[in-house]
Amino acid sequence: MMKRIIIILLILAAVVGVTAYLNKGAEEDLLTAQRESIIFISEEGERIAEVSYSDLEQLEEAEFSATLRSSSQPAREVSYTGVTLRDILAAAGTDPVEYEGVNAAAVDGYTVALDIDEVLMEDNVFVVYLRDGEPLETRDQGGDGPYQLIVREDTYGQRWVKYLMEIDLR
Ligand SMILES: Nc1nc2c(c(=O)[nH]1)N[C@H]1C(S)=C(S)[C@@H](COP(=O)(O)O)O[C@H]1N2
Ligand SMILES: [Mo]
Repeated sequence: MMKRIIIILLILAAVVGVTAYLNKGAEEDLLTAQRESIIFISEEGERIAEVSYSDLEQLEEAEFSATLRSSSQPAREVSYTGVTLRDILAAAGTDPVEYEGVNAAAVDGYTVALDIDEVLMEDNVFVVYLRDGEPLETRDQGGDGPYQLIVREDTYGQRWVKYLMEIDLR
């Protein structure tokens, strides 16, 4: 009887230990992504590449205006600077046409599903890093960055992903 209780306690301790370890890994990922301005590229949930700001600098930059709508302030016209998600995926060595779409996920867990047609559409899906010429600050700093996914076809902004962390191809 005593032996059985000890075994059960050991199993519980192991489960708690492994869960804590996995959580710590996930938290560190979030911190790395924000602090080092990294976007993870995954395929069906498996990490296959990381994209840093210096990788984005190699891509063709675009600037466009859009209406920023937020519950915390009145709507206003701003300009965003960034690169297309399409170019990012190509730079990461993936061929988007092989997939149905992507899930774009943020550090707060907010996730938006995009069809591949939307991703491939000209001038539609961007990953931006400047707003009115200033870097988007991190969530910790009170900003929407360091990266934000902007879907230009979505004029109301529900599908714009603040604090973008991961692009998962599916
Ligand atoms: N990471 C993240 N992005 C997000 C959201 C969110 O909760 N988390 N909310 C979405 C919604 S519903 C809207 S309307 C816009 C503006 O959100 P805000 O009102 O919180 O600024 O951001 C979108 N992007
Ligand atoms: Mo919203």
